[in-house]
Amino acid sequence: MQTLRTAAEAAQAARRLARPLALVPTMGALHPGHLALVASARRDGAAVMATIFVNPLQFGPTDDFARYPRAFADDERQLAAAGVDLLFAPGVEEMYPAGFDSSIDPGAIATRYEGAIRPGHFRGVATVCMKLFGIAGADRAYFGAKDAQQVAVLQQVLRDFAIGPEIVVVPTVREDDGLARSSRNVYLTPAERAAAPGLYHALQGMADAVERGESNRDRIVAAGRARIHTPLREAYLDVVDPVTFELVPDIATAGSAAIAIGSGWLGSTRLIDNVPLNVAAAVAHDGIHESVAG
Ligand code: PAJ
Repeated sequence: MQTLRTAAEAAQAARRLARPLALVPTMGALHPGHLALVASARRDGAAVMATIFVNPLQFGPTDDFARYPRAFADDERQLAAAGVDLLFAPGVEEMYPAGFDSSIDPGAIATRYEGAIRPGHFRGVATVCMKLFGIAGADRAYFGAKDAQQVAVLQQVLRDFAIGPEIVVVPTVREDDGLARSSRNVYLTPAERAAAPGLYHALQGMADAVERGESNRDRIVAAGRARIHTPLREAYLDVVDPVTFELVPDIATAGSAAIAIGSGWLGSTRLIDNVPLNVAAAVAHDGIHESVAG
């Protein structure tokens, strides 16, 4: 594996790699969730270019940019062992040199949920990803389902500008107790870590309600909320369209897809997660109600 620090060298090396070329953007502090993206790209027969860059543009003034975990030597070893062909790991001055002045505003989708709690976050994500897409010239880019709104935001931008790469979404990798793997899990105290799977349990409660035939958003959210207990505090739970991230009031009448999204605080750490909802179950149940009534 070659590690390069400048955009010019990385762009040149990327163009010499075999096709299809897969891009795996990360902020480092790698865990099995990140490595699942690499494994998925390799299974798809792609050469892999990974990036490690803790992007200051996507952190707000009260966010954890300064204390975000950094473990470069370990990350580099893990990526090499996972079969990555090229690692691009620029410094801030390489990505944002003097005079860098453009940004990508993804519009309304970037103002909801994560975007509401972290104003400017998705503008920062979209801006850095557009630059990485430009440098890599990859055919595909691999992203985790765990950050579902990030995926939706990037799809929006790529669709609006009619450009590639194709986005491939990889399922969320979890700990044995259900907690979604995250670089931020290292912030949790032992007591917080013990309570952390509560967020996933709440989302599963929402998915279970749908399996039982519930289609109403308020009642689905209530089923999730019933599983949130101290020290876990809800930041949000909702039922949304995975493409627009608009609230879905009733999934039986909402069209094709809906997901349960959630975020919760443990001390000063905020976790996010999501699970797909079985819209067909709600629709089938809705049909039963109607035929009984009719
Ligand atoms: P980071 O949080 O390092 O995540 C990098 C990629 O790994 C993202 O696509 C994320 O969704 C994925 N990922 C994280 N945890 C995962 C898990 N448990 N299962 C599956 N995939 C997981 O997301 C970012 O960095 C940044 O916003 C970035 C896209 C690199 C732009 O700076």
